[in-house]
Amino acid sequence: MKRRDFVKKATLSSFATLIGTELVFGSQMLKGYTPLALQDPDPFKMFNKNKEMIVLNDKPWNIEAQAHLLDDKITPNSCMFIRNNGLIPENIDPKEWSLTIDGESVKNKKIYTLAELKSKFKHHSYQLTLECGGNGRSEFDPPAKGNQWTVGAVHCASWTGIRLRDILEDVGIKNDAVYIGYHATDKHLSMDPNKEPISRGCPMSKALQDETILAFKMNGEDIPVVHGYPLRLVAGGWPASVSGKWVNRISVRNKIHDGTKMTGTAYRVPCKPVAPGEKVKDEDMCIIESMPVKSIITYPKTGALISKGKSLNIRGHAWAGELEVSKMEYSIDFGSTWKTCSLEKPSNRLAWQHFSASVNFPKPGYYEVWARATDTNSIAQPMLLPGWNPKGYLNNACHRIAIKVK
Ligand SMILES: Nc1nc2c(c(=O)[nH]1)N[C@H]1C(S)=C(S)[C@@H](COP(=O)(O)O)O[C@H]1N2
Ligand SMILES: [Mo]
Repeated sequence: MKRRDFVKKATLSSFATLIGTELVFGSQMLKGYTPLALQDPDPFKMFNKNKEMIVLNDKPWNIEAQAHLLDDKITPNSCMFIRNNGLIPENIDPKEWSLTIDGESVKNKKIYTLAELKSKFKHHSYQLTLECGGNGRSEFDPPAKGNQWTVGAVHCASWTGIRLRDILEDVGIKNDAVYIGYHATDKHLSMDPNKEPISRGCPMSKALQDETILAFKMNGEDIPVVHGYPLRLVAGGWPASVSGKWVNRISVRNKIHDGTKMTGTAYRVPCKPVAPGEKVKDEDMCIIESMPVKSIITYPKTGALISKGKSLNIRGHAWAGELEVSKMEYSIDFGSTWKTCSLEKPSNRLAWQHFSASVNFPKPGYYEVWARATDTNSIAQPMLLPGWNPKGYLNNACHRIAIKVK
């Protein structure tokens, strides 16, 4: 029985037993009131998250990082954002877990146990950048409905698993395969068993890449439940919604996957730019594929105070969807002039890259440090908000921090 249900049925004496001492004024408590000491554990404890993470929603749980929490080269669980569309699965038994590969374009449907997957196929580890398509949504005007992510819906953890390609080769796929779609065990908020909270996917070309894996480890340990234990699809560089958590079925489709959140305005943007607030027809919306070039300053924290004459070492990460970041710059004069940052190569394809720079300020006062990444196609981040779209996706505007020199 869940703690919450238990608490509902509990009597005063059972409260006392749970708390470990007498509730002195317990008889004065309102009927149905749950003493604070017994209320559901806080999300930071529940998910092992840093206390500075920001809860955007608790039904379902959606929690984001702040820029300075993302300072690690490989994001630890404590600072990874959480994005759920439905209810987190409970009582997962890895011994009972299986993965079904089916769909119009498989030769014969096949079911693997988790143990079979782990023993049969070669293991690979990659650092993979996963950014929610809606990261930065809070800036759009007219505003877009949905979680109001600021900058913290991105992480780059190290994932270990098996290549989706290896499994699909083992199953045997037909020539007419165009897309894969995942299915998972999280429940729809309505609890309707016939509804899926989300079931997305990607074209075969992305599904067959070396780095597209079914992961069973994150940062060298079992994946935390909230991030997809015991099996998660990880497809770096694309909207993180492609990376299905709690995956138990992958369908190989002979058409674009038509699961929940593949159609309408979900994870789709106008194929051609539109004016803010404009209505866009369904057929004029295109599925988001590779994420755009972007970066984040993770040190110092915005608002830092420094002494005059001292240079400031800034650092952060940059990523560019399927591409690499080729240049990283910063500006302290609102984008009038730019200086180069040093930029590391990614540790593998689709991992974010680390940058740093030593910044000098001419005199005491207020400054903003803006950071701008450019990808290998010479596309740079826009300084301000890019193209408006109905659901507020793909905001890759330059990140900026405030600095005071005294
Ligand atoms: N099964 C399932 N997979 C899912 C989701 C979900 O709600 N259910 N959310 C998706 C979205 S929209 C994002 S941004 C990422 C978030 O991954 P994280 O919570 O591990 O950071 O998971 C994706 N995979
Ligand atoms: Mo997302």
